[in-house]
Order: sequence, then structure tokens, then C-alpha cells
Amino acid sequence: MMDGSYSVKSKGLRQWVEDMAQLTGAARVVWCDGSEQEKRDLTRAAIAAQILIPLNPAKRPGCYLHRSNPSDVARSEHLTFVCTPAKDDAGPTNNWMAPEDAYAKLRGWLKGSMRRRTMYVVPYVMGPPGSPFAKVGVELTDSLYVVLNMRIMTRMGRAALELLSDSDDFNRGLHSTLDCNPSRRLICHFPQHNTVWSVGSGYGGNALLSKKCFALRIGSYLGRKEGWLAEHMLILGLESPSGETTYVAAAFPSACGKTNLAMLTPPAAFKGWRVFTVGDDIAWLRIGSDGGLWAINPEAGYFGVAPGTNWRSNPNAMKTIERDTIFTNVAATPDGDVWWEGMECEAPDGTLDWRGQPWKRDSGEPAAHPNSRFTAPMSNNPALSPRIEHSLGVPISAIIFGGRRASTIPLVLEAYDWPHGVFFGASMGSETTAAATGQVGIVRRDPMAMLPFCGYNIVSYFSHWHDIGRRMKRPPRIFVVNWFRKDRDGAYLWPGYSENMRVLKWIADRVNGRAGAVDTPIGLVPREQDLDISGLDLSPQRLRQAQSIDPGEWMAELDGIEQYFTRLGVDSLTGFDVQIESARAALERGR
Ligand code: SAT
Ligand code: MN
Repeated sequence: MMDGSYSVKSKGLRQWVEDMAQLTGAARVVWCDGSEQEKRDLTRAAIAAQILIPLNPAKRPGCYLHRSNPSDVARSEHLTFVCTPAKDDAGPTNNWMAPEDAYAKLRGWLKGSMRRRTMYVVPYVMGPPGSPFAKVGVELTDSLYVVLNMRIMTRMGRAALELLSDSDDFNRGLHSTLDCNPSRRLICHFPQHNTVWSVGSGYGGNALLSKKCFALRIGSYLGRKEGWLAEHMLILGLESPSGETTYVAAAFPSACGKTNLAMLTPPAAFKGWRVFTVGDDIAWLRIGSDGGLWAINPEAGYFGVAPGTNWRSNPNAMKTIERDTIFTNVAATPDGDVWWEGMECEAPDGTLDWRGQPWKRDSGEPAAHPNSRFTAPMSNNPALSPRIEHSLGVPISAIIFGGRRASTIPLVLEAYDWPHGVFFGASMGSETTAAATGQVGIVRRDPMAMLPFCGYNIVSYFSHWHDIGRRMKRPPRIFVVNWFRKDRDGAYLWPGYSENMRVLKWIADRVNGRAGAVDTPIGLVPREQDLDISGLDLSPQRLRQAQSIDPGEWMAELDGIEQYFTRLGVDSLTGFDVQIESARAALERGR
């Protein structure tokens, strides 16, 4: 820990910290240096304040449980604003407030809010510090939980100040927990000032300002300005038995299995294949000097959904969270361990639920909150990519768009070209999950899984995607996947999890010119012989059902997409109208 006299070269940073300390009336300002000693001290303080509960060190060394305020368990999208000078710059998908109104309102709430609290200055780097992709952020927060999470999720501390040096170019994040009352909660982004003010919540995506706020909302705005893409995508490397590695970036909405896919363990039949994790949530993508698309993971840790994580669904995650992990809103067992639904073992008697109350098995209530999370350093991941610190990142050969859809969307589909793929990305739909406050299980359109995260007008964002495509000599191929299709009885048609490897292999084989496909009215799909299902207990008939393209369902889908685009005010510059028309014509012809 550094005191205020530590020589910070950036005048802009010093001045801003002083201004914000004055506004919030912080009793103390502590500059974080990211050291081990500091971690020990802050952890001790968090335990004393009952923010962290130590878990059994014999079972989970270095692990802690945090129970959040029960009204603060997910992102609050309706309280999240993009505050651009013109409303149209925020576009049809964002809540908007005039910047001066947002600042004024938040100033009122923030004034004196840290009078009895410490303001921690948390400098961090997004991306490998030596990388041309890397960007510096500084979060000011009065939450020890946030500091300790940021320490896992980012490269936090002195390294960031060194990289920043005397520059004023950094993301300014101000976070004050207040009393976690939703009626005094707002997460406001000021992209033109590279600034985020978040008040009234301690939850991950609302309060860890590096993540959705900086790396996605502000990041996407900067990406548009500077000619790159900030995306809600995992990045993985697929190594074949011959040692060839194909890198894939994949966009899925929150809580649709991005972490599981990024850490996938291939099934037994795939001897010699390996999956390496580059990132599980966010990708920053740039055009390289070779005319291809290159990606880094700006983060340094995983903020993953706990329920459903088990030794079968994600053994690498289970190993990752064995140590040095902060668990949030999971259940606690009497022997000082954690438990959640879908762990594939019984909760022992005496288990406490996520609120800390004795859990009754027959209560019908889950013991862990459905959006309970683990925060774990990526360095714990046995499948971590050896290229993780590479300053240029990894070359992306394929982009995948996926959602949670009970019908219509086949297991896998390949777009004809970049514009066709952008159309698929833009029209993506998914059933809502517990990751955001609101009703669960409703299909909502979620373009590129960026609906809650695009920091500017979504129509300009589509144009930006087209523009990036035009500027690439070797654009990645684009695919659509759906692991969640169901039969008439509501049972999943595809086993998912590690078996998704079979789809990844087809994708890798396609981009490497090895696998066949057949044309349909909607796009290219594998023929039966193209998908490797060796050793998989799945009838050909169920696979056909998972892959089927039903003209009636697709006509309705295209109508829905068209209506959505009309609502967004999508213009013909996107070419989406032509895509819809040619898909309709192909369905009518029965191509
Ligand atoms: O928003 S978080 O990053 O906390 C989790 C998610 O919804 O993806
Ligand atoms: Mn996410």
C-alpha cells in the first residue's frame, strides 16, 4: 500500500483523485500497489469487517465467501446509462441521460458519501502491459470487496502507474457503495470523458468498473473511434493432434456457458486435441499487419457463474477455484467449504444458503443464488493459453455467435461471408438468464451479445463491424451455434459441455479447408459425415433434429428479426434488409 505522498507522475491522476476525495469527503485515501503484503492487509481488514468469511484452508486455501446485500445480486440494466451529449449517440438500446444531469444527480448522492470511509485508489492495466492493446484504468472505490476482486480480475497496482507514467489518458472510474439501495443506484458512463460513475451497488458488473463498464461500454466507444472492436467474447485456442492451433472468439450472452466453453476438456474420443483458454468473457480485437483479426483478453481473472459448475461440466474451472478464489452468494457447508446447485454432490446437513440462513432441502429455494459467482485468477487455470501474455494476442480464424434458443436455431451454421455473419450476429436472440435483474426465460434479441454493453448507437456499431470486415484482407469466418435446442418434451437435443468440442472441431476443420458442408436456405451446415460423433451416445435422428432448419420457424424468425431491426432504426446501409430478403427467397425456393 502506498500513502498519498507516493510519487505519481500523472498530474491528471493526482488532481482527479484529489477532486474525487473532496467530493466524497473520504476519511482516508489509500493508493493500492498490488503487492502481496497489501493483499494480506486488505484481506484481514475485510474479514474483520465481515465482508469476507474465510473458508476452510485445508479444503480451499486462500478462499473466501462474500454474501452480498440480497437486493444487489446481478447487473441492474435499467439503472445503467450511457451519458453522451446527444441522445442519438447512445442509440435505441441504451438508457440515456444528459451528461450534466447525470453528473449533477450523482454528485448529490456522492457528496460526503465516504465521510466515514476509506477511498481506495485502484490503478490497473487491461491487457498485457507491453501490448499495443493495453489500456490503463483507475477505479476509486470505498469497497474492500471491489478492491480484492479487481486485484484478481485485472493486472492491478504499481505496473499500471508505471505504464501510465505522466500521461492523463486513463479510464476514470468512481465507485461508491452507499447503502446498496436500488432507489439510489446508477451506473453512468461518460464515453467522451473516458469516465464511469457507479453508485449504490457492489455487484460485479455494476462495481468492478474494469469489466463491463470500461472493457465493453467505454471500450466499444473507443474501438469505434480508434478502429478496433471490444466484444463480449471468450477466446480459445484449439490444438489438433498435429500441433496446429486454431483460435476462435465466441460471443454468448451472460450465463450461457462462455466460461465452460473457454475451458473445455475434449471428450475421450478426441485423443490429442486440447483446448487452451485465452479469455472467458471479453475480447479486444484489432486488425493486424497481416490483414487478419488479432485478439487479446484484457482481463486477468474469471468472474464465473458457480451453479452448474462441476467436475463433469468444467473440470478446469473446478481446479481453478481450488485456491485463491472469492466466492459470492454461494451456499456454505458446515466444514467451511462451498456448495451450489449442480455441483453433483449432496449438500451436507447444516448447509447455509447464500443469505447465511440454514437451508432446508425441501424448501424449494436454491441454496446458492442462481447468479452466484467465483472470482479466480486465470493463472490457476490448468488450460491457460501459453500466449496469454503475448503482446499481439492471438490470430482469430473463426468467430462464433451463440444464444440460448429452445427452437429454430440449428446446432451449428456457417455464414457465407463476413456481411452475412454480421447479419447473424446482429439478429442473435437468447432467453434471459439470472445474470441480469428481471424475468428469466424470455427470448430477447441480443446483437453480438452486446445489447447491455454496447456504449454507443447500435446501428453505428453494425456499420463499424462492416467497416472492420472491409478493412481485413483475411477476415475470420463466422459461425452460429445453439447448444440449447429442445425437443417437444423440453429435453435438450444436444448434450453440450465437453461434447461441444465436436462442433469446435468442425469449425476448425472448415477454416483449415478440411471439412465439408451443405448449403441450406439459411447458411452452410455440416452433413452427417462432417460432424465427428464417434463415441457419442446420440441417435442420428436427434442429431438431425438438432441440426434441422424448419422453413416455417425460419420465416417467423425472419419476421421477428425484421421487426426488431425496424424498431432499432436499422438503415439499408447495413444490408440487413437484403440478407432478410434473400433468406426468404431461398426458403421459398427450398434451396
Ligand atoms: O456483469 S458481470 O460481468 O458481472 C457478469 C455477466 O453478466 O456477464
Ligand atoms: Mn459476461
